[in-house]
Amino acid sequence: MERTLILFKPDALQRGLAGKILNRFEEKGLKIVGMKLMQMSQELAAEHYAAHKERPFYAGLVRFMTSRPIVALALEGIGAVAICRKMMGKTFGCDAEPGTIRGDFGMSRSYNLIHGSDSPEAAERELGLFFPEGIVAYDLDAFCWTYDPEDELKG
Ligand code: 3AN
Repeated sequence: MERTLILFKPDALQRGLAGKILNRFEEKGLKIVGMKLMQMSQELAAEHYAAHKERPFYAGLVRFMTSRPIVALALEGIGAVAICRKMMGKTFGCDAEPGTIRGDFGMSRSYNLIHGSDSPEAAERELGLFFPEGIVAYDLDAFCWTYDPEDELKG
């Protein structure tokens, strides 16, 4: 099992798309193990986007991400990081394929609705930033039909 951090960015909430986007992940079979509505602080944005600090878009990105509330989501599943990235689509809606979240809901070159960790290592770091209290561990009964219990859920 793998975990990933997803953020619904301010534009997703302001456009009333949080429910629709969450629904895609639930329907796919991912397990919600953390979910919170929050206002991203300057400090958290700086830590989260530390790798982009020198990029020309950094200041605008931090301004955007701290402008309105976001939803932070921790999702679990086998290969969750790569599956969520595939579901998100290319970075901007204007380039993203139809059928992906960004491809179906976005047009912008700045606002792109959603963030998803880009590797298991990034996911671990980012989950620690957004869920310092830890995730919620529980049994999701649907997993017994999402995966083969005799094979994929063993061990
Ligand atoms: P992704 O979100 O697809 O992983 P990255 O890792 O290339 O995209 O970039 C991280 C974030 O930085 C993106 N989600 C996007 O919001 C922002 N970003 C990247 N490139 C640009 C750009 N050229 N102009 C504005 N924002 C950008």
